[in-house]
This record gives sequence, C-alpha cells and structure tokens, in this order.
Amino acid sequence: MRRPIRIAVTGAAGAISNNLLFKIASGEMMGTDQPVIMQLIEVPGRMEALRGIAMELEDCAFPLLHTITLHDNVEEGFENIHYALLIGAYPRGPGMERRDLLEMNAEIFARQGKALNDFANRDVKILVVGNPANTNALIASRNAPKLSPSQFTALTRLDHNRAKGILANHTGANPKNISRIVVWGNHSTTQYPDLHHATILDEPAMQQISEEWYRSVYIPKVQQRGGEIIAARGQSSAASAAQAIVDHMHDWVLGTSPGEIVSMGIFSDGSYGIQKGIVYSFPVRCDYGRYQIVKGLEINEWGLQQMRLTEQELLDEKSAVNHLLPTATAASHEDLSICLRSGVTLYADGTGPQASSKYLTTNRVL
Ligand code: NAX
Repeated sequence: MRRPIRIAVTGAAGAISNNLLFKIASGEMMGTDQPVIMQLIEVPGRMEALRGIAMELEDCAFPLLHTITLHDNVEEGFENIHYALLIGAYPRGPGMERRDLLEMNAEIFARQGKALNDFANRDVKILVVGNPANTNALIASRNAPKLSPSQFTALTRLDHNRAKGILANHTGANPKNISRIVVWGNHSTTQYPDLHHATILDEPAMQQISEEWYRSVYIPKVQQRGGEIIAARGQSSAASAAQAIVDHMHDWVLGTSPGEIVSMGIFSDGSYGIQKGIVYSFPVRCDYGRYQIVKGLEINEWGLQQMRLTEQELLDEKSAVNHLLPTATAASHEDLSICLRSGVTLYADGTGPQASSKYLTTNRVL
C-alpha cells in the first residue's frame, strides 16, 4: 500500500461535493491503489451537515479512505495537504452584479491563498472550482508568494467534457473515439470550444459536421449549457461538475492518455498571444504530475477573435479585483519563461519547487 495523500475540499457539504467525495474515496480520482486522507472544510453553520456526510462516507467502508477530518476554517483544514479542491464560494444572489460577486469571492480566495502558502505541503496542487473560477484562482495564487503560480489551476474540464458529450450526441460517435477538443479562455459564456483540431475516429471532426451547425448551434450550446441545466433542474450542475473535477485531477496527477489533449485553466505564459498574468483555459498534456501547453495549433482568424473575446473578459475581471491583488506577486505571475527540455513552464523569478538549485537550470523530470 502507498502512503496516504492529504486532500482538502472546501464547500464539502455542498451539492458538488456530495457527488465528489464518494468518487475520491473510491479511488476514481487518484487511483485504486492510493489511500486518501480527506480534510473537509465548511463554513461554521454547515458543520452539522458535513458531519452527516462524513458518517455516510464512513458507512461506505471504502478501503482507500484512511481518515476524515472536519474543519470550519482553512488555516487548520489546509495543514500539510498535497491537493486542494476549492469548491466553496459565495453564490451569486438576486440583483448582485458580477463585480459584487468578484469582490465577495476575492476575500474568500485571498484568505485561502494565504492559508495554502502558510500551511499546505510545498508541492500542493490546487484546483479552483468556485466561480468565477479563473479569477478566483488568480487571486488565490497572488496571495501565495511561496508557491509557484503553476500549482494553481481552474476547472474548465466541465466545459471540455460538455463539448465532447454534445458532439458525440450530434454525430452518434462514442465519446471515447473523440479526441483533441480544446476549450479556450474563461469558464463563462465567452469560452471558445474549438473543434478545429478535434478528431472523431481519427478523422477531422470539422469534416463530419457543418460549419453552420458548429458556429450557430454547437458553440452557443456549449457556452450556455450551465444556464440550461439550471433552468431545467432549478440547481446548477453538480454530478457532471464532480466528474469533471475527478477527470482534471486524475489527468494532472496520473497523466493524459497518449496523444490526447485536455483543457485546463492555467496561468498564461504568453502562448498563442494570450496576455500573461491571467488564468486562461489552454490545451494541455500531462505527464509526471506536470502539465504543459500544447503549442503550435493552427488557429484561423475567426478562432483568434473568439480567443481574444474571452481573454478580454478575463482582463476585465482582473481589473475589477486589481486593487485586492498584492503588488509583490505581480512580477512572478507575469514574467514567465518556458523550459524547453521538459516543456514545463518555469517562472523567471525562481519560484517553483524544482527551480531553487543553482546546479539545476532546467526543470528536470525525475
Ligand atoms: P453549493 O451552494 O451547493 O455548495 C457550496 C458550499 O460551499 C456550501 O455548503 C457553502 O456553505 C460552502 N462554502 C461557502 N463559502 C465557503 C468557504 N469560504 N469555505 C468553505 N466552504 C464554503 O454549491 P455547488 O453547487 O457545490 O457549487 C460550488 C461552486 O462551484 C459555485 O461557486 C459554483 O458556481 C461553482 N461551479 C463551478 C463550475 C466550474 O466548471 N468551474 C461548474 C459547477 C459549478 O457551477
């Protein structure tokens, strides 16, 4: 048996977690030989509900579930963790402007960034799910000067999976035979689901659908799927979000399948002309617990416009919270350089777990 790993989950009594925690405990996320310690975090008023979920987890008698601990604050809940799933967030209320939502969540994610910095394991891998996910990831990372920005990611895998599922349904293909979909940009209605590199049974997807359907039906459907689900069931996606979290973390930690591309919200290193300093969904491949951006995909003029549109929204979100971002961490988040040897993004100021040795100038895969 391997040594157990510590996974913290915020918003652990919420709807997504209710679907997610049982998948984690069963080994679906980190592998069926990997015991887990779950450090579950909620706001004080939800601790009793969380205790109920902990009892249910215990009652499943999962062989891989080593320990469950319950916390009403992140400083305690993040202690020594290897993975953080930041799901809890302030929900958008009636009449609330997007700017208000950004500000309310900025406080939560600034505190969580500081707590990760001070209490988590130095190599912690972080996935931000709570909305607005990309900008919350930016805020958390900017508040964690001891961690590398590359340790912070945002969930756009749900958009990626939706893009695949909807294409599979339209073409009659099995989703397992669809590859290389890319979702660019923000986890919002400006995201750009790109099928120009996608294949169905190794043939170009764009040759199997009409351009008209792609632009006027498919793209808006993927972009607005979250809203459509809320309208239909009166609640936002929960089970599919949990599955996407499992897929994101599984691929990041255990690797993408050969030749496959997945979408992850990560700090831009300037690839594809996207401004540095924002968390943007890029096509990535993962290996050895690292991700790298897939370079060199050909983008047509129209596609570039879509990518710019969603980039602009992220830049606007960033300016709305700019006054809350510590200036001390601005440079490390914008001055990025690429290590060619492993293709992993390294940060020029030397942050990142592997970059501290003066003898090690490249980010060697051990
Ligand atoms: P719920 O409202 O069911 O659950 C959220 C839970 O978080 C609540 O139990 C609440 O008490 C807790 N919470 C709030 N602030 C907290 C804090 N500071 N520390 C710890 N716990 C806290 O929401 P749920 O449906 O689970 O969705 C959670 C978040 O995911 C929302 O922000 C939602 O918008 C976002 N989503 C993001 C998606 C993505 O793809 N990035 C897709 C699904 C989802 O919409």
